[in-house]
Amino acid sequence: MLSKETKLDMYWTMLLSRRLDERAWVLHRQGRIAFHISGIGQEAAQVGAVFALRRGYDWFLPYYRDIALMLALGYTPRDFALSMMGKSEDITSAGRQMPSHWSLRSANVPSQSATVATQTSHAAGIGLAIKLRGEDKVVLTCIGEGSTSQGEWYEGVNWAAIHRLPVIFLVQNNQYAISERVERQMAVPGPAAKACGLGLDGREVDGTDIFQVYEVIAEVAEKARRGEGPSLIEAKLYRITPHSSDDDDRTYRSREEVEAHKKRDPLLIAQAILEKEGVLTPKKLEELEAKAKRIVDEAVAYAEQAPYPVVDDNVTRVFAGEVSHA
Ligand SMILES: Cc1ncc(C[n+]2csc(CCOP(=O)(O)OP(=O)(O)O)c2C)c(N)n1
Ligand SMILES: [Mg+2]
Repeated sequence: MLSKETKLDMYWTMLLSRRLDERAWVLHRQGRIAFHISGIGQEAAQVGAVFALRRGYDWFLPYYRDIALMLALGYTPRDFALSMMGKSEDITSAGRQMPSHWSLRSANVPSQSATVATQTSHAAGIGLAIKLRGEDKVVLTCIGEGSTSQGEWYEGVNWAAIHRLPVIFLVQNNQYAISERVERQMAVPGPAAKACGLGLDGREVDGTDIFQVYEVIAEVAEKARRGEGPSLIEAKLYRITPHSSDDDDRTYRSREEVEAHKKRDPLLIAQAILEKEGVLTPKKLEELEAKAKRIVDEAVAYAEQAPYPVVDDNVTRVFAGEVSHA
């Protein structure tokens, strides 16, 4: 049973992520950052999953839309702003990698590749290490539904299923892989249906409801800790924004379709639940909005004045040596 404080904390993390993400779009349109890939509409799946796991103990292999997931793990808006602007203090790559290629040592988030689905085999490998060491840790790895067409995804999931590894494969089905609708990406109704052919527990969940996601991830995590193997969870949701700041989604979907999906905005759904339960009041909401704005303003202002990397730092942390960041 989640406490009122925890529920409010879950809502706050989604809200902060949304306001940071929205600011990134503004910064991009103002020419202050070069690129943004958004998680708007996917916050409930990401935050619900993290809160169901043990932070600082379990392992996380996110994908590029997991802004809210990373904030839930302790990555800060300032970290994100530094990365968006390619500044040298960026903790993921010292300003050399594209933004949203996360890593966070303190939260067991290894760095990731831009090649989709590579995190799946990393997750299976970490799962195997956990099993061999006899630990009760769990690995959560996220991916978009389109990327479950990659060969590497099948290999990683198959391996985890054969060896009953403690891995949760969370597929965020936002219905598009850039311009390709889900029906053109797979012959089955959705990624969860692939589970029976691979031999693991597969389930669908409403990915716009943070509390439903929390429940299902908590349940399969306990199974994984007991040695009962991996699970494939398909969170059904919708990508409200274009694929990235370089995409014009008007070329492949109607405005009416996008507007209709905004009625299932995960933030509004959580807000309605929490207002009904008396956890969130209009006054509290106003306070949280003001706090989010303050934090995002501060993060952007800090990152803008921070220095760019210098040429001599080109190979720092590329070859073996001390890794100083937390
Ligand atoms: C192996 C590989 N192929 C293609 C790409 C280019 N690419 C990046 S994101 C993307 C779409 C992925 O769609 P999906 O998995 O549904 O995730 P979403 O972006 O919808 O969250 C593609 C094709 C890539 N990064 N890696
Ligand atoms: Mg997709």
